[in-house]
Amino acid sequence: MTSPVTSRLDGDIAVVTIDNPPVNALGHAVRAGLAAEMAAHEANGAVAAVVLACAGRTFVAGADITEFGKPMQSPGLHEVIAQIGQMSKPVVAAIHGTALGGGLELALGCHYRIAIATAQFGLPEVKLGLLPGAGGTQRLPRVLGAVPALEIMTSGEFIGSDRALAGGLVQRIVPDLEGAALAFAREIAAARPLPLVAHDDGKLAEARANPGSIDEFARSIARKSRGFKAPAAIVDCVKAALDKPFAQGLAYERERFIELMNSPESAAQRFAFFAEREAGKVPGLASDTPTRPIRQAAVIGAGTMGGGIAMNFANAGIPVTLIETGAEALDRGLKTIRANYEATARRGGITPAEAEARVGRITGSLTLDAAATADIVTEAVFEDMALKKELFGKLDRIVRPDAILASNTSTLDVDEIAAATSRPERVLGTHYFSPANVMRLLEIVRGKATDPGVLASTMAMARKLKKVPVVVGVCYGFVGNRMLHRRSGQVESLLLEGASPAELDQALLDFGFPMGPCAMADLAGIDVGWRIRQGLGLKDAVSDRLHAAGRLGQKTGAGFFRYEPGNRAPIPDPAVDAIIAEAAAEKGVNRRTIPQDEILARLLYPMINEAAHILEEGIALRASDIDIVWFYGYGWPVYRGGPMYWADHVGLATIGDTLRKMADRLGDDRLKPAPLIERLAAEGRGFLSPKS
Ligand code: T1G
Repeated sequence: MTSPVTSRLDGDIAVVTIDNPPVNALGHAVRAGLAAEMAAHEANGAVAAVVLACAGRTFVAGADITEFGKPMQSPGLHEVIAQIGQMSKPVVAAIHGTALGGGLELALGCHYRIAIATAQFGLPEVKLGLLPGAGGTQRLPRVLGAVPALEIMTSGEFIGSDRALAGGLVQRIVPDLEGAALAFAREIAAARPLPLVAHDDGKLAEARANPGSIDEFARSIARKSRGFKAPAAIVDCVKAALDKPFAQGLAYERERFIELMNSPESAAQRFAFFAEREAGKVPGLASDTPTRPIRQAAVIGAGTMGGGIAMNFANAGIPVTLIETGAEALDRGLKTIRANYEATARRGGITPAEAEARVGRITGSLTLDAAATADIVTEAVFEDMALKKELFGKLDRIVRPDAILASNTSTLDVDEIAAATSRPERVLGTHYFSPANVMRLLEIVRGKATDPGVLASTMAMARKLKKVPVVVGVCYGFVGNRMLHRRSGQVESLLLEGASPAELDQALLDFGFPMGPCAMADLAGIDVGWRIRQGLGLKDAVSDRLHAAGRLGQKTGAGFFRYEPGNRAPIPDPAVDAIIAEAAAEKGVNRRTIPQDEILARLLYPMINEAAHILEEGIALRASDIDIVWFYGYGWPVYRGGPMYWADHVGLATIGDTLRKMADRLGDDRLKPAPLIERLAAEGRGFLSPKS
């Protein structure tokens, strides 16, 4: 088998090229190839310097994640980097695309780094529940300083070439890589001593003089790192870089890396990495299905969702027309958008100039005709079928024949909406999650007539809007809301049976959710849930009473909890306990103390059961898509894997048994285990087990 690493000589410069598509990951063959080529050039007297480059779209994007969890074959990456460090000739890393994880660590192990202006750099291992395990935690602080390095390693965010050059991560930004790399190598070939990051502690001085800065940084990320093991381990490794000689720091990093690699949290996050990529593939939809670019958009409805959706287009550089029926509503919507951008600029998320540019891409209008030239028209009006059908009928007569008509409905039948037009093949659902400009999930609801090109174009659009698209079928509530509906049912019965709103929320907070069901209902608005139930003819003995009492949630300062003015922290309220006790008495429910693990099972198992029905009906393409929906739409903690992954770890036999007991005790047949759960449990398999 040919090695993915080859060399050629250009005079006295050896050019070593890695060619391992799609992202030049450092699999075993690449590592072995690198070790062999470097050894050859070290031994070759005719070679004065080495350039390390990559073919294809990017420099090395990291270790090969598909090798994780398997016995590691030698040489390991840290051995290859150590070998380069012992060479008597300079090695220049020539970087384009992304230098990530092990790829950046490899470059940091070289003597010099040059890059083109569009290159990006990062150590995103934390997103896999890991830490940079090939010297990144010891070398990056020596280049950028301890705290800037910590910011990059604990956020997993990428930095651009400007910051890399300013921080000394690269020595030069060059227009064309190949020629400049050779010229640079010739320029430094004779320079001695050879510079190695490992030998230069200069940038550590500041943190060594102020060790409290590391603890302060650790405190600043504590809240958002809740439940994740890797960020704290990264902080410990940087402390080791400050306190220990380089070699000992490296050994300490290795130890912590292996600990994380063997952790269930990292296994779950690695699953999520590949699940997200799988979600982007639709069986039967060829990857080369022709797509139409979205150059202009229109959004109907300037409410909370419409405004957020419009911001997504503006953020991606796409001009968007925001259409409302009334001037007041339009004005309010545009003002909210401007305020959002100004707040982001104040926080330093974007520059004031960029904020202005984005506001400038959004044009308000009071006529539907303004949507006539749009490539995609997204409706975000009131969740009412008759209203949506009437609107789509009108749009059908206005918009271009090749335009895409999308509905942001969160529950309704997209086929019925499509049938209100003469072009159902150009209609689908694009279900954004609130706040629409922040939440990354986009449920793309494929109707029975939706054209493959329309679907592919909308998925491409989603990526351009930096959303994670998940294709789902038409049913009430699609995937996420349909499962959430089952959880809400248990919220009511658990409260009636004796659990308090605080106990319910604590069960999910301890599990890792950012918010519990009661606080979430207060955020969304008790009236919103009430109106949906009215539409479906459903009742909720507790929430209906809160609604009747005018406790609509945060917006009225009281819902399941009460809120101090200007403060979103939920405060338990005895008045709510009284309301619940009254409802329970009326229903003749005997109240009891409910253990937390029972609360958790009652909240999560019925959702998983509904997910099994969703899979059986083909509403979701695969189990891992459901996990992606819950990661990016509902804050399910990624280090536990999503509902399907977690269910497999609990065991479907256990879940089936518990559901059966729940159904019997609560007299609710909908809780009976789905046939899929019964079958898989009987076969000793899980939702994610490979097909037999
Ligand atoms: N290993 C194996 N496969 C990878 C991979 C990797 N590191 N990165 C990407 N792929 C596959 C991916 O599954 C997909 O496959 C295809 O490449 C295109 O990816 C010791 C321990 C580079 C920014 O975390 O962030 O180094 O689905 O769809 O949107 O310290 O991929 O086509 O079959 O994402 O253009 C650290 C992970 C590893 C970076 C490109 N590195 N990759 O994004 O394409 S841990 C990372 C990315 C490590 C060391 C440690 C992105 C990208 P398929 P894609 P993209």
